[in-house]
Amino acid sequence: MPTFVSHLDEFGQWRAETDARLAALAAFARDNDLLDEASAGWFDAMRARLSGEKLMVAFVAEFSRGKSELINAIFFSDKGRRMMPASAGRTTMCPVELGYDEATGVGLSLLPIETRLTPQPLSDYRADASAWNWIDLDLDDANGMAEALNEVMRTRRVSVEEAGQLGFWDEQRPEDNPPLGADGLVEVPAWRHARINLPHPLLKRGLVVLDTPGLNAIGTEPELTLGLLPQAHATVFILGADTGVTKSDLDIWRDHLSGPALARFVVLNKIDTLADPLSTPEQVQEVIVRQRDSVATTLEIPREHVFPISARLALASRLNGQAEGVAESRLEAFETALSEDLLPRRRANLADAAVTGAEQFQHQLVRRFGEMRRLYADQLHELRGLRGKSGGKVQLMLHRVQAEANEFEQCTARLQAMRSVHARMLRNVQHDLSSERLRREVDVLQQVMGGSWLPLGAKKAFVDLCGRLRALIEQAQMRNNEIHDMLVASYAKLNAEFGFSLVADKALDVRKYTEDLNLIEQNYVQYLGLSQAFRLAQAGFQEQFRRMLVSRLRVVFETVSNDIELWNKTASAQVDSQLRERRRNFKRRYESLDRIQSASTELDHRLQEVQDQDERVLQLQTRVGTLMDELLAQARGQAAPRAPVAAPLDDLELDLTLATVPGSLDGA
Ligand SMILES: Nc1nc2c(ncn2[C@@H]2O[C@H](COP(=O)(O)OP(=O)(O)OP(=O)(O)O)[C@@H](O)[C@H]2O)c(=O)[nH]1
Ligand SMILES: [Mg+2]
Repeated sequence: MPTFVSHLDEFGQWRAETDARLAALAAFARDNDLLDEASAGWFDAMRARLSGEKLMVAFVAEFSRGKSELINAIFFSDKGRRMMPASAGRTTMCPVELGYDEATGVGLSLLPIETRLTPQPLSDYRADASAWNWIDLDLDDANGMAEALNEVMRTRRVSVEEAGQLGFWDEQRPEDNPPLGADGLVEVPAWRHARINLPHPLLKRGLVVLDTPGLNAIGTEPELTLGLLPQAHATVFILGADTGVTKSDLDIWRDHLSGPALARFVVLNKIDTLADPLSTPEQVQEVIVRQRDSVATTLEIPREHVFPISARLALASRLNGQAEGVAESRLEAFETALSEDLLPRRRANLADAAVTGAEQFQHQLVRRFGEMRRLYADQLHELRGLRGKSGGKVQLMLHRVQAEANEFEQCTARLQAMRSVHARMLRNVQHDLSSERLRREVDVLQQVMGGSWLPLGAKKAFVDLCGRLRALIEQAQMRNNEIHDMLVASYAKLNAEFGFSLVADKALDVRKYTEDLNLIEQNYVQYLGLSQAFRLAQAGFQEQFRRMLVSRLRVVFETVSNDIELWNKTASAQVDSQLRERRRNFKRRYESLDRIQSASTELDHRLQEVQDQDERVLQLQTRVGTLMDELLAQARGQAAPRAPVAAPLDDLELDLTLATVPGSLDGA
């Protein structure tokens, strides 16, 4: 099995198993009435992330470097023939996305190029099936499929004017324009974007492969530069061993691949073309080594990051089952690097998110268990004090519990006040993170620039916008810190006056998300410096640009806003659960005393009941600990450690061994 396949398999397995552990923890918490709304939301979101995880690998290069052929060799060598069209000259005319979405049928969807004239960016069209042309693909008919895929090569001939509107013709940069035919027409791609939906084993596991047309030309879909490529988890940049790094290769490298957060791979393809009947194999090897070194030097990357391969030889050899050919193609070294570098990184990323969130949840539960056990201990103490006491004493205690309960209820007014202050402060934080606010800020950008989207002015206005957005995040940070301070102060008072044991979580950090903003800023600033920026002069395109921008910024703001919401909801949940617990406790105490008063034999019975309840909490705690350990071991890929057992309460010199456990904590 090709290397990449087996690695992705392991990754898929890991995701499924980690998801199962999270599900077990959430189900256990839900069954035992321990799952608050905010935490339930977190579990759902995290599980959706694990199961819906997409891994996008984008292939980027000048035309005819072998992108499509390499995709064929890595992903489609089991099909018995070449699937994606690969031929000399310009072949792939539009970006092609290969993936699998169960909800859609098996087939090819094509978005007509004319949609570029509308203000909707590509992302808006994704949800609108009616805008795409659909071609069914028959999995059992490889030839028919390959033929259907030839659609990605389709072109149209249009007038110079239309080509300009579509973004393929610029009078200012004649050297990049497509050749003008004798009939006065120029050739442009027929499709704006193609999506292939296939239940291929890799695609089913969440891999998305992006094949791109040669990128040097004007007319590159800006969505590619601004949306898809910056978000790809890995980009593979391909060079020809016969040509080395040409000037246009270098332009593409600088314009599209200089983003920081990506895993980048450089492939030196077509090493088979270096074979030379007049040289010895050793001499050919030396040429390859020299080419590799020179590529590394030119691109300023370590030479180990450059992979000399032959995609064509690899594909042909895999199709014919020739192991020596596959070895000679050196494809596997590249596949290994791709999977070993990329997958563990994605995995670490997901594991980190799952573990951090689950640990917070556990922390919350442990605090809650501690509070419950504290109340049981008090109650046991109270009941034991009644041993051998008269009915009058019990009566006295009953009054006392009643009085205490009444006194405690005075906290509700205080809690109410705190809640309304909290809600107001939270609304303030969220207000500046709304999509409405974001849109207003972007509108300011547009006003500043007016009709004149001269690249220089546009850049400055855009940088200003990013500055304002960073300030909004900073402000949200400050305001949430204020909430934290308010909670710390209120909790201290509530704890002192009403015997709560509220502890404020540590302050939230949303400042880290300015990194995401910086990345978007970098992409856009870079884009505004590109030749394609001439299209910004077109009104329709400005609108596309604006919408793309808003949709990417919105993701950042929504993340910040969700984090803040989760943090605040968790804080409220703690107060609610302690309030509920305390009320239940008063009720239980009162009922115990009431029964003891009517029958003196009740005391031992009640004592036993409270012990049972405490024991049950201990068991819950142990079980949560075990589930957590299993989750951590799975997420981090280690063997499960032995589950630690929680220590019983110190002041409980009672026999805690118990055969049965009461069904529910809500017995009161
Ligand atoms: N000799 C040789 N030819 C190759 C190799 N890889 C690809 N080719 C050929 O190079 C030509 C271009 O390959 P494609 O895969 O179409 O190139 P591309 O980068 O997808 O090009 P566009 O789709 O036009 O952007 C085809 O004829 C391939 O068969 C290789 O390793 N060795
Ligand atoms: Mg191609």
